[in-house]
Amino acid sequence: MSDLHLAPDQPATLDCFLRFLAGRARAARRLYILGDLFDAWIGDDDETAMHRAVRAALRELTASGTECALLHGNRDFLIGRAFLRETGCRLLPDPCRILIDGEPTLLMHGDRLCTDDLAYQRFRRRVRNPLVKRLFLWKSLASRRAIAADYRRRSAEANSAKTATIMDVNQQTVVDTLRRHGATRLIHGHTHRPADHVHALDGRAVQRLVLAEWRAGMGEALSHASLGWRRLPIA
Ligand code: LP5
Ligand code: MN
Repeated sequence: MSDLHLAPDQPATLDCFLRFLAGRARAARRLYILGDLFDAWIGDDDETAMHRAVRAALRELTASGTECALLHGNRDFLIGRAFLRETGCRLLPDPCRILIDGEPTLLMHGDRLCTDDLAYQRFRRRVRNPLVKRLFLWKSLASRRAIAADYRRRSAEANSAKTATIMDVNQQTVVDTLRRHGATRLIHGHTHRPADHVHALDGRAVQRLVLAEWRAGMGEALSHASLGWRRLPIA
């Protein structure tokens, strides 16, 4: 799953996720969350009722024997060691190559594939700079909250001026990434354009599965089991 964008003002989506963690997720061997679990993460020290509830629910899931692995998204790339320790989740690099049923599969959040969006890639390089992150985390929670709100506002403004094509993945970047990692399947979120894309790469069929965002108490999980791949609606 990807792009849950959990936020205190979206209680239905939060409830849906908490119910999933306490229920169906327990049957899974491993749960992968491919970024943007939270709508905004300004540091592991940001204590809210929602954060406590999510941490406790993830901890119960991992304690029950389901492994949980996270990728950073563009909204929650500041999820850090304390969060991982408290939840028992593992942080994976982006991209991360895994074998699923023997098939080399690449997991990504998806933002790195949007290489036509030069303004975003420039922004991304700046905020992912370790020194910039450290300086940000040194600030008070109140100023971090204000900076994050300012970025969100400027991002929304910038996005309304961008075309849909610019904000989608660049096909050449997809091809280059799959080739570099020797993968035949790519799973990512971020673009909020759920689809199963199939195309040919070096004489082989490769797939790009795009995950849906969660909203208004409804979500989606892509599951792999003995019967193959399935998109499960989560309500
Ligand atoms: O998430 P979404 O869909 O709205 O838009 C993204 C891209 N925008 C972002 C910005 C985030 O929304 C901001 C959230 C911050 C929460 C965490 C705070 C932590 C701050 C830590 C600092 C160390 O990711 C958007 C893409 C879109 O996806 C589609 O891919 O287009 O990109 C932008 O909007 C970027 C703009 O084009 C340019 C940025 C304007 C802000 C300029 C500030 C410069 C700051 C320099 C940093 C030191
Ligand atoms: Mn995203």
